[in-house]
Amino acid sequence: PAQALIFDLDGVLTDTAQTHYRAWKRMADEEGLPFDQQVNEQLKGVDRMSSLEIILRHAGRTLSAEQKQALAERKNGYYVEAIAEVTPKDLFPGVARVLEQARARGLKLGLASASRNAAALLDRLGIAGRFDYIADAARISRAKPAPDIFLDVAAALGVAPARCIGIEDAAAGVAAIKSAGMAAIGIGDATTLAQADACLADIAAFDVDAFVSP
Ligand code: B16
Ligand code: MG
Repeated sequence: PAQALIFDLDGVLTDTAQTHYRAWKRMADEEGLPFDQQVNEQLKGVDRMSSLEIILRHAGRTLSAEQKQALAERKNGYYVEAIAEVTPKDLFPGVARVLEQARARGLKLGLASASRNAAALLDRLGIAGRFDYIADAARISRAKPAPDIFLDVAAALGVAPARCIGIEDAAAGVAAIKSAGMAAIGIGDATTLAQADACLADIAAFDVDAFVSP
């Protein structure tokens, strides 16, 4: 039976996938870089600089390392500004219930977000204290789809990967979970997340008791 649940943050527990999109879009519009929701799909779960590289590649624009750093920082400024407004009301419906159900079953809870703003966002959402371990994305060498961040969380929780269930909204994240040797629950579009073992429309549809046999 599963002993731990390892959650992604953006797009799973709260709607910051859209907040990231709006911050990138604001920067892209200022720079005249074509960018839309379709390109944004490839950014989900991908770290900050790799996200910018995808936008630039799509726009056919080449920039120096300094210029890229400046654009990534500008986007992050817009994002940080937006999440300062986040409150516990911004949790997706069902999150509090899922965390309680998991706790009642004695499951360990971990967070595997690629975001360097994850700790601040969890604080704003009022759920930082619910997790046994929160990965520090800045200390993970290879980003999703590499398994590193999920393996880091499993090791910190002291649970074998085969006893962990990862929950992700991004294709890169589901790939990371599978390559870590864990079961994957995809949240969102079943076609985009075809690699997941099960796919749910949203976190509210996650019944922990139904997934975790006693
Ligand atoms: P930051 P997740 C990811 O978080 C987002 O999905 C992705 O869009 C974002 O670029 C990445 O975090 C980095 O975020 O710029 O705040 O460090 O989905 O892994 O929780
Ligand atoms: Mg995500």
